[in-house]
Amino acid sequence: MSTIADAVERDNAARRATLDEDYAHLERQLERRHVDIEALVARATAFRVAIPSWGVGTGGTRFARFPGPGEPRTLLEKIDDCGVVQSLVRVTPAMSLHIPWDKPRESGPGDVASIRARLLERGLAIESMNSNTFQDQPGQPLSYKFGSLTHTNFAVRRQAIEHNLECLAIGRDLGASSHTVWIGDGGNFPGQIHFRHAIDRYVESLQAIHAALPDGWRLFIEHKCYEPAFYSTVLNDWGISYLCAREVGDRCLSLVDLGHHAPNVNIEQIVAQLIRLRALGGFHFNDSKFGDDDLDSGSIKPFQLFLVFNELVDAELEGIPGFAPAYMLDQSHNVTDPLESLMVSAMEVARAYVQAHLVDRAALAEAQANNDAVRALQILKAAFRTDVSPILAAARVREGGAIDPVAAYRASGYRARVASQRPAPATGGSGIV
Ligand code: LRH
Ligand code: MN
Repeated sequence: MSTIADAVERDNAARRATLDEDYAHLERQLERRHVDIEALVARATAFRVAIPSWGVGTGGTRFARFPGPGEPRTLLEKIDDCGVVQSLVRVTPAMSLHIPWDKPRESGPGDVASIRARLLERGLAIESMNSNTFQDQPGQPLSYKFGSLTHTNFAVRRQAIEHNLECLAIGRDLGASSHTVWIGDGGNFPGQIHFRHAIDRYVESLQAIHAALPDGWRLFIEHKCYEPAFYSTVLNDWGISYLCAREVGDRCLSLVDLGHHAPNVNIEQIVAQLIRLRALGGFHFNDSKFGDDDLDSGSIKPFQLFLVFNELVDAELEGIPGFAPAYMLDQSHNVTDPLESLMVSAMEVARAYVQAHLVDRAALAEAQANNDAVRALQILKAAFRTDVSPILAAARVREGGAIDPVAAYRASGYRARVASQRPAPATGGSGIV
């Protein structure tokens, strides 16, 4: 068993020569395409995607949760685990928190001071806070069974607003810069919800949260087409998200969770629409085959992930004013070591970003102007088919990370070490986190 740093050093030493060879080969290939490989390494080095605190443990499904060895039990342990991911992949220097799952304690280990100290120690910051009014907490006066921020009973809405204001206060103490609101509010049967009045209540509640935002913060609202409501969801698609964001306030923007769309919806086109409307706040990256499966990013539809980044990089290069989407993972890990899934997912998102920077945009614009569909797709596929692994690995190594993060992680024995230190959690139970 060795420290992560030792494992990285040893494993990198064994892979260095191969990386140098692959890098030189790719460099020659890209030179022929008039592409400077060093410019892409700089893009890869600057890329950032935040890790969800709720992603370092076993997520569970509605049927069951099969916790793995060494599950983190506290926020401090979740920070340790996120620190391991960051020390290996070097593109994840921030975490998103979920309240009350990550609520600081009043004093002692786990209080605000100890959390800030541990974040500093692990080279991490807090990206976005996430509220939770989709579950009832022990001792909670009013239930969210029939909704939260859009509930017909004002007292329930007030309770949900107060919870969000508490998230802002905790986030301010921990140095966060945004707040994300996803609610499961909706109905299971026709007639259960008054569609227009529910949106009126939603906007009113979000305006109260927007009014309390700390300086410089952004408020992200997250749409979802269904689940846990199975007939109508109040904030069910990007269009209503955009319109509500406009009504809520100028710091309210739309967050796109890739798993929150009906099958075959063209998500990259939605991203382009929100960019054009200056309404794109950020992303929850994951992948899915059927529903909101929260699988590892790029594991099922890597070409879609690339096409989403093709829109994002196009906007980045065009220098669209105020374009600064927050990139975050939002996944649920049930059959893998969560840290390995987070490392691989962060690398897949970085890969799509770097590949999107390989698109010959002048040639693409010409093909589009000439309605040359074959040429246009060839240009995108040429970028997508380029294996940029040597670029991503070089960027990691230059930042002190691993050439092969999963191999170095396994060689470090970290999982066995925390399994021996953290008591095995009670098995069974269902529901996420
Ligand atoms: C809802 C969601 C939302 C979260 C939760 C953990 O499906 O995507 O972002 O708060 O997952
Ligand atoms: Mn999400």
